[in-house]
Amino acid sequence: MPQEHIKTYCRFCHAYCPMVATVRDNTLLALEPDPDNPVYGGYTCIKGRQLIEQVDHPTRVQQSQKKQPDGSFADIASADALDEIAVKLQDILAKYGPRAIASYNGTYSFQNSAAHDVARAFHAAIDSPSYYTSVTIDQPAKVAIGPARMGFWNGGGHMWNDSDVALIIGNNTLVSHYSIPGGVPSFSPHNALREGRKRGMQVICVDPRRTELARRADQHLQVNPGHDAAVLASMISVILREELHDKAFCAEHVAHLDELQALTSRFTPQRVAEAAGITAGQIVVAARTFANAGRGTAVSGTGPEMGPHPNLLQHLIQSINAICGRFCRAGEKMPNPGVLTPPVPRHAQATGPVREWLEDGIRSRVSDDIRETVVLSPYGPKKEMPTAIMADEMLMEGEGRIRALICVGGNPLLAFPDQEKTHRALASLELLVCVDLKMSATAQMADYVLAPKLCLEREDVTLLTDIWHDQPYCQYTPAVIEAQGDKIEEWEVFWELGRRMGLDLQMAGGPIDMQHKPTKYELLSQITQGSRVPLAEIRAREGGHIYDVPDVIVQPADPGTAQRLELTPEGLAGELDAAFADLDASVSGDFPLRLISRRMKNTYNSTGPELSLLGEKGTTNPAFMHPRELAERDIADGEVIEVVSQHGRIPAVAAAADDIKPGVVSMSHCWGGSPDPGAGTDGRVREIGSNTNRLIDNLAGGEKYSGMPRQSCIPITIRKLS
Ligand SMILES: Nc1nc2c(c(=O)[nH]1)N[C@H]1C(S)=C(S)[C@@H](COP(=O)(O)OP(=O)(O)OC[C@H]3O[C@@H](n4cnc5c(=O)[nH]c(N)nc54)[C@H](O)[C@@H]3O)O[C@H]1N2
Ligand SMILES: Nc1nc2c(c(=O)[nH]1)N[C@H]1C(S)=C(S)[C@@H](COP(=O)(O)OP(=O)(O)OC[C@H]3O[C@@H](n4cnc5c(=O)[nH]c(N)nc54)[C@H](O)[C@@H]3O)O[C@H]1N2
Ligand code: SF4
Ligand SMILES: [Mo]
Repeated sequence: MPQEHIKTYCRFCHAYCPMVATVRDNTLLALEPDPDNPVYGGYTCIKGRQLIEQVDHPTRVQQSQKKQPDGSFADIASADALDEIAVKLQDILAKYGPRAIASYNGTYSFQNSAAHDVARAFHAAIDSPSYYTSVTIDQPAKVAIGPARMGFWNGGGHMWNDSDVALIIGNNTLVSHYSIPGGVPSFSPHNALREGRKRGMQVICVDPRRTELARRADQHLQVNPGHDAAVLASMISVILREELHDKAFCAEHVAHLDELQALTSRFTPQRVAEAAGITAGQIVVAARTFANAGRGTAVSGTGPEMGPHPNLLQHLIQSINAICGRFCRAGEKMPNPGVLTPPVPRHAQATGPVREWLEDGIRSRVSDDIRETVVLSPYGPKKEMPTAIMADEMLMEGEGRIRALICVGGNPLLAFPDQEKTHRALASLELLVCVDLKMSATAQMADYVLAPKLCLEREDVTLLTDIWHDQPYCQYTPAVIEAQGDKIEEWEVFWELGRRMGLDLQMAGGPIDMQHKPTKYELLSQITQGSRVPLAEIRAREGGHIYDVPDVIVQPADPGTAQRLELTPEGLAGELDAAFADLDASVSGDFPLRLISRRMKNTYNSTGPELSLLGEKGTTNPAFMHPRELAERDIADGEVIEVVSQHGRIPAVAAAADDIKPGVVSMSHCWGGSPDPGAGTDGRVREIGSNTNRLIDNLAGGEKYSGMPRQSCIPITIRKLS
């Protein structure tokens, strides 16, 4: 058989870098960047180049597994496993009702372009609201709470490629390959940054760490963590006091500007600067730079979202954009209205707050204040339950208690806040099913582990990133190799269970054929029904492409429906009081340091350390801190120490890093193993790292609506062990 070169794209992360696979006899010989791609220009990273190793990796679950009475695992045919799981689900449904059946759709469920729609259809068919994803422990204020509280602009925001400024708060795309439009694009981020800088774009970065991005920024506000809301309030007060805001836009499109000014005026740069560990001048210069630029937005990443006051902070980020009018106006061409998304008219007008998205959702059983979250998507609002309190929903007695969990491409035992509680919760389940490429810490607790296809073994389309691009870009990939043995896709798990349970699954695009299993392409066609470019055309084209779609020009406001963006939603005054009080909060005492989150370059949450090249380059998740903190405590670089919070303690390998603000410890999540003392994971900290979620109380600081716990900016102390 001759060699074949097949264009595909990497799904190790959501940047979807185009690649060319060299295949012979169904064997993947090479995987290289696609140099011809118009958006990425041959960009890939080391993680993606490791995909090839994943195919036959010794840790790969090659055959589905069933837990035996003695706790060991044995091979089981996927079809048999699904038969048994379906029977158990029927029993649980009959005994406890639909809410008892939950699914958690983790990061790798997002990479399968059909997974979520079919999972949601399964939940709808059994009437179970217990649909969870990683989004609600990621950035729920940004994608759900913020837009519901303030409302949103129907004409879209400014993109990176036509902006003069970007204010980037706790988001490090150069490592994470993640940002929302307006931030450094996830696609070939180094190039995008270089081009932006060449255009004269001003980049302002707010981060306690001198990150890869901060080093290349024009201004770096190296803040103490936890004071972002105060810094933003202060910038807003400067802009309003100096009247640098967009007065014409505000007069027409925002509500309660004067009230916002009154509420933020006490956050003077002088008052905020000291607590935030920066100078008043830095706040003033950043505020002026941002407001005086014509175009460009403020964006945030996980850093501040995981710290204190995320709802407030997100509201202030949206507010600074709103008062500076950073939106596309009537007559402007939308840079990318989407390729796969159906055409919708765009108007230069606001939709006001949508209180019912906040108020009407199903209550969690933990607290009336924490409830179903409505996540905004190009396909309309979508409901999900908040993952932050999922462990409690498994442990709390009473009606609605979760008894069965289907976990798809996620690793709750390492990722959820409060690791010990999560461990108890997973152990309490009557049924735990994982769909995972390896025997992850969570999979080891499962009753069944279903063996999935690897991304290169399946077709997909770039649905997730469709409107994140700044041009109408899209790629369809065929499966480049056929999966060996008995492997199943994430969406097939829900379809197969649905069929066995006699369910009729419905998606937005209509009913799913439950008699004959649809092909992936048929499913994707249904999901993308009405797209601007027909899926068939996208599939027929090799590689990624910028499509020549008709321009979408933002239309003038419809005076009958235009509403205003709400600058002072209910609860704002109290939230600002709390952020103001924090300025005086002491960081000394028993827990004088602040632990913050970060991403590691060579791994993706808990995926990757097992791969040889990444493992070689990776250093697990050291506790990075300024050399001064080590010297003061007589701790050597590389020494194993103990990290202690009010909630728990973990071992960690200390690492000197002068890019970290003194007083701060920066450590990545999703490392280590089971907290069960019998597992002996603590003794292997140098090899497998340790889990910061053991330091976190999932109910402490639980944010209104989403329950988002504090997963960063955790008060800690560190101790020498010897
Ligand atoms: N290589 C790699 N890429 C990844 C991942 C990975 O594990 N590895 N994970 C993926 C996932 S799940 C996500 S959600 C995205 C996240 O993408 P990002 O949000 O860009 O994640 P980070 O790179 O951790 O950047 C967060 C930044 O916030 C800073 N920070 C922490 N606390 C604070 C604070 O209180 N205030 C401010 N201003 N900054 C703070 C940190 O120092 C860090 O630089 O990345 C994705 N991409
Ligand atoms: N303290 C603290 N906690 C955090 C965070 C933090 O910053 N600080 N970040 C939070 C964020 S943003 C997120 S998104 C979550 C992440 O939460 P999760 O999504 O639960 O965690 P991951 O480690 O990404 O889990 C991915 C799993 O998918 C498996 N996998 C890999 N490839 C495939 C595949 O192709 N198919 C399938 N089916 N499985 C595959 C991996 O083996 C792994 O077990 O963690 C959150 N937790
Ligand atoms: S940035 Fe790296 S991991 Fe992400 S899609 Fe591109 S090559 Fe894959
Ligand atoms: Mo995430």
